Amino acid sequence: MKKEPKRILVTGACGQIGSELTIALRKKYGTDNVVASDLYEPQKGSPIENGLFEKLDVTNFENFEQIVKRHNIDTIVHLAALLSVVGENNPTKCWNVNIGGTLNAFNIGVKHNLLQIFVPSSIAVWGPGIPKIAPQDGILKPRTMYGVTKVTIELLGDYYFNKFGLDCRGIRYPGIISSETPPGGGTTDYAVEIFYKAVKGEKFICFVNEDTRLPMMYMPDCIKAALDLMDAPIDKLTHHCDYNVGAMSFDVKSLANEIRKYYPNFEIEYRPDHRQQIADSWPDDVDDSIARQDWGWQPDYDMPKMVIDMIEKLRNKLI
Ligand code: NAD
Ligand code: AKB
Repeated sequence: MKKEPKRILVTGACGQIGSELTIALRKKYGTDNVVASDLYEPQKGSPIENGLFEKLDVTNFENFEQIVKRHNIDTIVHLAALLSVVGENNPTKCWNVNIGGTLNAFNIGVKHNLLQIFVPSSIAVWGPGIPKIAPQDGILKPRTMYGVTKVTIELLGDYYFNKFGLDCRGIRYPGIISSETPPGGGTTDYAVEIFYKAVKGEKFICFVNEDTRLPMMYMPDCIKAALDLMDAPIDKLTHHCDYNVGAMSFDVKSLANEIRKYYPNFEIEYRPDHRQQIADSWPDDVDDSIARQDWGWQPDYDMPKMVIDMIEKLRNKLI
């Protein structure tokens, strides 16, 4: 019988997802049972500071292992990664961090008999020619190095489960929209940046065209998906690191129109750049019926509800 994860190490904890997932994990499992880690110290005033923190480069196996041993860790939430746009600027580094870091997490998991490793995947696993609604199982031919690393990590998840019995789990997250920490250099960043501009009363120059439609998810659902999948009984799971999860899907024009309900004078200009090609290679939406069936996935936020909450949060933060 699998016991509840009790001692969790979060890598990449200062990033967009880590800065909020770490707090949710501390709330659920107790502050002293969740160790945050990142390449850099948390920013002054960040809630991450209110708990254990270790500086960790996930490509350094010895340091990674020492931290796991020192804190008696039994679960790793592995978020350290380079995202699509940053990854295209330095593909070799993207491979080394994403694959090197994940291999280290998995090998530590096997060596120290850890209970579970949670490692997110992404809609970046798909490439040109994918059906508009991406199926759970199908062809994966990404064009970015980030996507190549995510496909590889999904395959490694299957391999480590089948060969070593390592319980590794993950979600193909859509673009995540949140107000706490800005995104770290991805193609879907426009869907966050647009809110900062609208709330500050500034014009937004959008780097993809108005018809660009991608799957997106609001942070509370991103956290809920992680916690729910981590909790799911393993005998119910038919997949490991590659669950499709959907929440909302919209084009930029529709998002801008929704924001105009609160900021009627909001201005947007479209100047597509190299990121357009990446966005065009990803699906409009995903079929997440297997996640719904296996572990009861159900999002709480659609686009209009997310817009209301984002605006309220950013007004409180920026004005
Ligand atoms: P982010 O870029 O905001 O944060 C990543 C963090 O990893 C940063 O704090 C960075 O300092 C850290 N990091 C980078 N290299 C490191 C290294 N060598 N050692 C330790 N830490 C290192 O990313 P995020 O958006 O929080 O993404 C977290 C995970 O979720 C990633 O695996 C990402 O691929 C996945 N994901 C994110 C999104 C999204 O829209 N945010 C969507 C799909 C999947
Ligand atoms: C990116 O755009 O690179 C990320 C992702 C969807 O994985 N936000």
